Amino acid sequence: MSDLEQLEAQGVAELATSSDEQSLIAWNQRWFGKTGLVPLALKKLTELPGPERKAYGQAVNKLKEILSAAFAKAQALAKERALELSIATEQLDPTLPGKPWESGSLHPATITMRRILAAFGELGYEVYHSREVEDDETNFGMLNMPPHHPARDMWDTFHTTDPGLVLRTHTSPGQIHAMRERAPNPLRVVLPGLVYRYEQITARSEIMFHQVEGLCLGENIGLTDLLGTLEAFIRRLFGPDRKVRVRSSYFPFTEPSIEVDMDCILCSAKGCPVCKRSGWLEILGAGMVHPVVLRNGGYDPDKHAGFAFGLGVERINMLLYGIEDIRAFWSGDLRFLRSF
Ligand code: FA5
Repeated sequence: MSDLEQLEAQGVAELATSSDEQSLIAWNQRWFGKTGLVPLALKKLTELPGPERKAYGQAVNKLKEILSAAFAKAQALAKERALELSIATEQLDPTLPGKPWESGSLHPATITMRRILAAFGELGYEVYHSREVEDDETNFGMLNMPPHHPARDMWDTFHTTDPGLVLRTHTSPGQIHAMRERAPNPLRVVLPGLVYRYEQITARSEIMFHQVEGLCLGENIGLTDLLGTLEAFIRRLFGPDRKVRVRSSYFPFTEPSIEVDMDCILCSAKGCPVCKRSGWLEILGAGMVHPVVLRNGGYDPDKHAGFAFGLGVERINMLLYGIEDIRAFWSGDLRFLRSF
């Protein structure tokens, strides 16, 4: 038997006793590793005289092929054995209880936001999304509040490190974007989203809350249309029995301006911390769009008129569900969130 034939017999015999993964890895290393027996046999080629080299080379290649094939077969066999073993020993118990899935739910602000948008949808309004990071000019200037205008103090503002960029303090700057996109066509849009104010947090005031802006523009639109729209909206959400109060107010971007209160459901209008003991809770500001704002939006105030309103979603939420503290919305308290 030649040296190579001996090697082949030895390799196959060793494989036959290597039945698990570990011993197969060791076998592969011993035979085919960098200094393994097969590369060593190949190295001998250089020591042989020229005429013998060809036949020796062919024989080593054949040895390589035979051992590689035997190794692959042994590996497949070992895998199969391991699988059979795991099926036999690791049994599945279908009677064990599964891991429970926590089912989530919509955040109350989302639920109410959808109800509000659906109510305005029935009144013919389409939804228009505007940005939360706004430039100073659109958040204030275009809304008839040039730099240093005292009315800017009505909205305590979060400024960014980028000069001229602020977190929008209300959804009203979205009016400008919507108008510029649609002018001079009639317009009926609601703009939902988060707004930010650098304010003291109390039971009724947060630094981050949702608003829905409404904007209706066309010809011959008057204050009575605004009042009718708001009444229709409030009835859709709260039913026909709610009391609504309209107060005259001031916003630089509407003229005249009003604020709308609803009787406080939380204390049956008797007075509580949320309604500041007045029995009324302010839910929105509104008014007829100021001619300067119409012009900034690309509309001709001699031809077009319209109204706008901005309502606080969390305030409406509090009234709908009897929530006594606005801080609950962002507290992350699962007991609160699960109750919707
Ligand atoms: C405004 O933000 C105006 N942009 C509304 C407006 C739009 C007027 C269009 C005219 C025309 P105001 O700051 O009052 O107005 O806020 C509107 C509503 O947001 C309030 O009625 C109240 O419901 C809610 N709101 C205001 N501040 C807070 C706060 N800190 N936390 C929770 N809700 C608030």
